[in-house]
Amino acid sequence: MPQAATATRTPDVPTFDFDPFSREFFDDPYPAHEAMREAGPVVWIPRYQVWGMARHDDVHTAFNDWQTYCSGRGVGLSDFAKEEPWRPRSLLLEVDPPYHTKTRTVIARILSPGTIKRLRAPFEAYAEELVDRLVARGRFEAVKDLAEAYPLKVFPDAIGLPDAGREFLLPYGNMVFTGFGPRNYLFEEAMRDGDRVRQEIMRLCARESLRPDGLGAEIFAAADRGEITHEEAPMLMRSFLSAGVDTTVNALGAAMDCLARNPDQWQLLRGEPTLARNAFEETLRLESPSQVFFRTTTRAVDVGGVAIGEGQKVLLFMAAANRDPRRWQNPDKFDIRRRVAGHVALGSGIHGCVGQAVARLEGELVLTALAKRVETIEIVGEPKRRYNNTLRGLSSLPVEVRAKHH
Ligand code: OVM
Repeated sequence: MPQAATATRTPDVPTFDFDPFSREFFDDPYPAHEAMREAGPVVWIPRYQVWGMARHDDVHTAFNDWQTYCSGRGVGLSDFAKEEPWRPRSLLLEVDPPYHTKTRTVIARILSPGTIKRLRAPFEAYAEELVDRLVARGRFEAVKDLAEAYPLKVFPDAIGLPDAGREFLLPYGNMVFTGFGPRNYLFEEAMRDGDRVRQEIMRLCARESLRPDGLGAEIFAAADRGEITHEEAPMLMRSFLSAGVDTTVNALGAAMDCLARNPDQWQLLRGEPTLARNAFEETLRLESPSQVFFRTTTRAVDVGGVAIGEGQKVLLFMAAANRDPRRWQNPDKFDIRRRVAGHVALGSGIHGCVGQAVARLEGELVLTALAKRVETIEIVGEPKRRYNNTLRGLSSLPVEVRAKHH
């Protein structure tokens, strides 16, 4: 049913009769992003009966108005007020204040600056070890051997996960992020072994699975202190495992791709490895590993003269906002010296990525290790795209690196 849309839609709302979850769109989303940005602050997407926002200012405003654009009805296409979610809702992502404030506070404290400082040494050691090994090989698979291998080691180690079961993290991430979209071909594919994967992930979320000195154990310590319940603790563990791996994998893969395709920027980074952090940030802006999230309106709202009714799904195109020429000069250029603060690749507002300091640490350390050891990066085979309803990234990027001579 078209909900209130038919009744409240102003007659001249730009309508986009396309599928933002199709292969064709994923292969080249940029013309549609531009068309939506140029059409106005908000567009109508009849295929899914949802609104779309693609301009930086409007996406940013929506993210920062949780009273109007709520998360409690899901941040995917499905409206939890009308449909049962495919998995029990996230107690962090798919909730609103005041409840959200409680869980967010617990997780934010666990991922505080003190934690990030403690993680630096082990994260740096593994970045150097892994990059040493890859440079010695010369030719390697930048997605599998680096972008996947690195987060799949350092993040589960930090959480305190056992080795057994880590092979379910990427399949689960694929399910979760594709699960925000429609129940299309990607959904069917991702869910094929879904029951097994979910079961294994929930097993990893149990207190008994976790090392006592990891970040996961700190969630259970918060339950012991009464800050959350013992039923909530494994569900918050699940958020770590849902959001913590696939995102950084796609960001690191994108960074390798951007640096390989922009040798001038790679040379800048080599000459000045302290640019690594900003180069990673610029990758987040330009490639936006998490391309979109939905919100649901809690009331009727006017967006630039367009009346949106209550209970409407709004698709926020972060990837389009991050290339909005109203906000960025030369938005399609990968410029590692750009002032990149203000991008919305990690969201914004009360739901802004709670793990962003961990993600940035990983990006900084991997790119720094590369900058110190590698002279040139060359793509030596056909890169392959990975298709997911939310995530943008590659499944394969064969590269050859030449080592720096000292
Ligand atoms: C969660 C979750 C899952 C995916 C993404 C995310 C971007 C959170 O389960 O809490 O944040």
